[in-house]
Amino acid sequence: MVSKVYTYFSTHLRYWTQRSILFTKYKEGILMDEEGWYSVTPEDVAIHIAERCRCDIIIDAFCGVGGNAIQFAFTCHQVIAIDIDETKLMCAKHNAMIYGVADRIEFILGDYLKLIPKLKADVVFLSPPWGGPNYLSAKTFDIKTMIPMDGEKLYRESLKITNNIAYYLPRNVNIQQITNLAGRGNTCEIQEVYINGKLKTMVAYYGELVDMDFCENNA
Ligand code: MGP
Ligand code: SAH
Repeated sequence: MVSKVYTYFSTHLRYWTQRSILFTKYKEGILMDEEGWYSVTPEDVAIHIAERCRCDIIIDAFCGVGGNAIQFAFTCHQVIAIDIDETKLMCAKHNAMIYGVADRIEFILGDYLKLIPKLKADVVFLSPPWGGPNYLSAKTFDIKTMIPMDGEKLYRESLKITNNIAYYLPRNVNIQQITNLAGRGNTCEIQEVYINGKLKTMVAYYGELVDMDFCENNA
């Protein structure tokens, strides 16, 4: 029992010490819940992804507390931010207000997979749950079995909206598996994300989001 309490506290503390990396406006009253703390995209990373995804209409399919949705509001004309959890959406709206972009984001409470038939967009951003903060305990992260709603199916279903998909994934992800998603003859660009010299996450880009010049020069 004691060790459980200790684990919870140390996990929380680990993310809290990184609070200004997660949101530079943290001190202005940013709100997060437990899952938000360990899954939010750090602001610098979210800024970079938003630049890569610059477009007219973007869907942030798993918006959480708004780490990505807020930055998309600076680079995209319209942002549709979806989350299945009411508390997350409440935090995301509040956090978007702090960044002055709440009126540029349409927040939708619901299950992304069920909403797909009604959605239209130029780009879809996927940052689903990775099954909790212990995702690194597996040597290789299998997106099919370790993303709760099946990460391969999630990608295939998103193709019904657009081919332009950015997928935020763990650093131990199975590279062959995410390359295969692109389909025979197509290119996928996989970006390694480092913070303070440490590999943190991966972002896979598909469709027109792939930087072909970069890929051809680095193949
Ligand atoms: P981490 O590995 O839990 O933290 O998450 P950190 O600081 O790298 O731990 P370290 O002590 O090993 O260095 C790294 C990043 O992955 C977080 O900042 C989040 O952006 C992202 N992330 C982590 N989880 C568990 C999730 C998740 O379930 N879903 C999504 N979309 N992102 C996550
Ligand atoms: N990128 C976000 C973090 C996403 S964490 C950020 O930077 O803040 C993953 C989120 O997916 C969680 O908030 C969880 O509530 C949400 N989620 C889980 N299943 C979902 C579903 N079926 N449809 C939409 N959202 C879902």
